[in-house]
Amino acid sequence: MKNFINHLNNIETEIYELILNGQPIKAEHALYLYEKSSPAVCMIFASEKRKQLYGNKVFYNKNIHVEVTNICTKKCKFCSFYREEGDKDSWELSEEEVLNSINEKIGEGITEVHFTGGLNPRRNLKFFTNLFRKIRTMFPNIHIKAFTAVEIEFFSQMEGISYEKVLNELKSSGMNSLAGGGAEILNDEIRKKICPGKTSSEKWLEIHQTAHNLGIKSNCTMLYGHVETYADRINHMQKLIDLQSKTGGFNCFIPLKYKIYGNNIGINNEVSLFEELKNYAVSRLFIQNILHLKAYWPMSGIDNAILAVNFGADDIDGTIFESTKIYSMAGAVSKPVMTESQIREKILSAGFEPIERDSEYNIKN
Ligand code: V47
Repeated sequence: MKNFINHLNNIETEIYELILNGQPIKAEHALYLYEKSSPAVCMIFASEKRKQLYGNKVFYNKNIHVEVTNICTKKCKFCSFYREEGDKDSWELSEEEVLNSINEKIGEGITEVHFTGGLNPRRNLKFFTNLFRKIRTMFPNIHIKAFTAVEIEFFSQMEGISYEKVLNELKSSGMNSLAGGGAEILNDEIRKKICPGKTSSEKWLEIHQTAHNLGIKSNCTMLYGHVETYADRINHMQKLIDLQSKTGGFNCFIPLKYKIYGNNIGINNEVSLFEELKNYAVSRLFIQNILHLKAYWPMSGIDNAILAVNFGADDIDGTIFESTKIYSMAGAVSKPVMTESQIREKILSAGFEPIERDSEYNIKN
């Protein structure tokens, strides 16, 4: 380690001192790490920070996703998941099908159901509030993590009611938290290029702020590796840091690497594994008020997610049980399923301690 320190240049020494003093790095440091530093330096810096926070612990949970429908009116250019009404491979689950899919896995000890899907007028607010009430009765202890700001805006427009009212109705029907999607890059010029017509940056932040003020926690994401610059990523993270300092409502930050297959954004290459790992390191060092950093294994693959722990991630998401198609349709892990013992084994074999958590990062016994 002494040798390592002797080889740091001035800016790297500044960064290292901030880390040792428990301080976040500045925007210019983040830019330096993205542009100039080696993955090895990023790994040592981010590992140091992760160890300060969590020692050897790596978190996971037991969860399933329910993708109620892939019919979506938004047609984001980066999305490989959406289909139009009438397409052969479109779907729309009924209430009964959703309840059955939870029932099938409840015996495995799942603690969370993560709902995603598309903007489909037949899967409206009423459908979900009825569904969530039934889930609450049948599976009282399950955590319902559902929707992104994009669906909240959609329900609000369809019903002609405020975001606050939508969120209150969902909360009183049993929803516990919001997922982190739809953030993409919080910059409207970029949104015009990759997802024109989607919830604006300001609205995305406003909806999360409203949720946090109502006691609904959420996650937050960043879709990177398409048309954005490093500065855009840093500005995106700064917006999340600023909101978190007002509300404290974000549970975790999830960088999502853009996957190229099956969409029409017109980019032929994904960013490299080095870039992906450096991005985790910068996220860990720059964002210090969002406590958890998730390497979402169905997106990156389990081995890369575990590798990302060396670059600052402390969470790899959960068992999934093959219940999500968003990433397989974009060219990632084709059948995402890990048993609990496989997850634990992977974490142990990389020298870390597997810790089962609930959706709010309380440790399970
Ligand atoms: O908003 C869509 C991303 C998100 C592609 O909260 C893509 O725990 C890469 O938000 N390449 C939805 N990314 C999924 C999401 C999520 C995932 C895991 C955990 C949590 C959580 C939330 O997926 C979208 C978009 O940013 N996405 N298409 C693609 N081709």
